[in-house]
Amino acid sequence: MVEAQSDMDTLEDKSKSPKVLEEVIITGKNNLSNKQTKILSSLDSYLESNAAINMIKRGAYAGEPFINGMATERSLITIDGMRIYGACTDKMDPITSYVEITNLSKANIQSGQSGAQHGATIAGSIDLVRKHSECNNTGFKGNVFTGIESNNFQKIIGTKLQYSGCDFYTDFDFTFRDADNYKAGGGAEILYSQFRKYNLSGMAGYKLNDKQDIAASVIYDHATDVGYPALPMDVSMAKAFITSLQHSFHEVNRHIHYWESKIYYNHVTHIMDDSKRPIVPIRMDMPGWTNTAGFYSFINGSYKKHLWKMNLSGHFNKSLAEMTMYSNNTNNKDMFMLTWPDVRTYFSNLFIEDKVLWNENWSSVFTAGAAIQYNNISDTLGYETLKIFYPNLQHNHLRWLNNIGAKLMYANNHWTHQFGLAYGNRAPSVSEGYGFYLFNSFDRWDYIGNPYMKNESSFEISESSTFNTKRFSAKAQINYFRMNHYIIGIPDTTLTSMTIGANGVKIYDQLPNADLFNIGLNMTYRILSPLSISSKFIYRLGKTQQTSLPQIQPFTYGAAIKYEQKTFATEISMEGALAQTTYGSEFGETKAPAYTIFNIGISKSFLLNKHELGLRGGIENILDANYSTFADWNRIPRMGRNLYLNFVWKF
Ligand SMILES: [Cu+2]
Repeated sequence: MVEAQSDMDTLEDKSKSPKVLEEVIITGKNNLSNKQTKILSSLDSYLESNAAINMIKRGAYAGEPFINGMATERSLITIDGMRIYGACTDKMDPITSYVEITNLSKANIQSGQSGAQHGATIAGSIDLVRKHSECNNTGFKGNVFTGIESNNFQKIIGTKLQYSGCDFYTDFDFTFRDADNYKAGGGAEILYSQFRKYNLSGMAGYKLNDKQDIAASVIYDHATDVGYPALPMDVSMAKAFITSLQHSFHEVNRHIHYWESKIYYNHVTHIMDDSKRPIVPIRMDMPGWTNTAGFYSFINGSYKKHLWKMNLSGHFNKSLAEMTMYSNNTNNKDMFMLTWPDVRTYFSNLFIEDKVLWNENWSSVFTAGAAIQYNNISDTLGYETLKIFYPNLQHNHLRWLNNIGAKLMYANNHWTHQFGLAYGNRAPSVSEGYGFYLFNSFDRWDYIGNPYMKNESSFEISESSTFNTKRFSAKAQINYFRMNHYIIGIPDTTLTSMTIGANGVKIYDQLPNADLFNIGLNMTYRILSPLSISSKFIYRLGKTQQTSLPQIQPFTYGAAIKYEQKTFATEISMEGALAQTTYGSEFGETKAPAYTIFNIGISKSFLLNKHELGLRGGIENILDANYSTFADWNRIPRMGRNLYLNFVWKF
């Protein structure tokens, strides 16, 4: 996998700011012309190229993005600032599964409390920013693309159409993917790893005047027949409908540079069952639904040495999930229960940021946020069943959440240093607070939510340094999180499990503390103008007082040599990891072994009748290594050797 990683200043800082604030992965600016990458690769592989992110894989589809070694309960993932709740109690549908790489212009990745703009977080945030045209009267443009992969016979086809007039633009994207089971190194077929999906994305904007425009957008993502080889169940259908209306106001006055307001609505449906599995102890259906409606209003501006931002946001969510167990004996009744008892969440948040440019070299950033969250259990049956465990259970729960952070930055011609301290907290997720007998196939325990938990809080320290010369660049990042009231499942021996074969029942509860430490180093050296080499090293460590946390990345390394000219590029890369030395054996985790794999990629573009035709091809896992990593749920082996070909024709 070739990386497309770069640092970029935030929009409003470009002219004035000394250096980097955010981590941004550009996923192919202005459509698919990014020369360096397998253009039709999944969004997962793009995100994974960032040192802060791991994708936990339960199969070939929809990896769960871990930020700084933490699962999605502890982070915030948004699409264009919109909050969306996955509808799967087993985390099969992270938000990243509802967009296509071809829809996006970039992913804004923020570590820790810097990511609290759209809500409460511990680990950080990912905001997936979609691309759209501008009103620049360039007329009609577009492309068609197709791809094929040998290992799982994945077929990809799609198109992008755009029109730009003087005061109107519209964009339309369509992508379809269909894949069979993949084969691990050595050729063994991984059953239930197939998937099929299509994604439609549309946006239309209208310019009201020189400074103001409005834009309407919709995403419809529909996946069917998605297998999860690491889990006992598959997905027959998962779909999301995501829509929004946005107003933008540029150069409001001398001090307010930009003001953006949005209202949005989204609906996610997730149909999970085990109908494709030949042998199961008992047949189960577990559908889930979420509805979310929200808004935000974001302003940024400047005043003397200050660059400031403010975001007021709010949303409403309804999460409902069911489980039906079909009795093997026709005389017995089927068992029905609510695994998410129609939990309603009302959330409102105010976030401010003040960046001060003290002088040419020194700057600082101060952030603060305050939020209120109100939860309500709306389903009577769900409320009554949870009451079995919590006899005094209230229907409602109100929480206050807050965060505060400060960063100090120094930059000169070659060096940038950034040092930060922050504190923040989060509310328990729907599963952690209200889940009912949710089976976790990693540790094989049934989990029950706990509505009485306190907020989980985190204190973080971060340091990053970059060094840049014309030919050489290096970036080192270190951060440390001390989490208090750390939410985790604790076995309750008085309860019996619902799932046949489960080890027992865990109730979500809180440990006094847990610690996470992350370190990453990236280096690039340009030997000749077309030839460069790069390397990366990442290591994480996660512990509670008693045990090591599971799914924490061991020492991982990568290196690549790249040759690029105007229309031609090629890259050979190597990536691997040492064996895990610390792992969460108490969570059923087994030691992930060491591995090394090699990849090669080639891209070339041609002009055909004034239209650009891009060809990309490559081989992943050239040596067909059979391997699995710390990020593979139940150590399901990864894909063996894979040849791919991508074509893009622009018109
Ligand atoms: Cu699911």
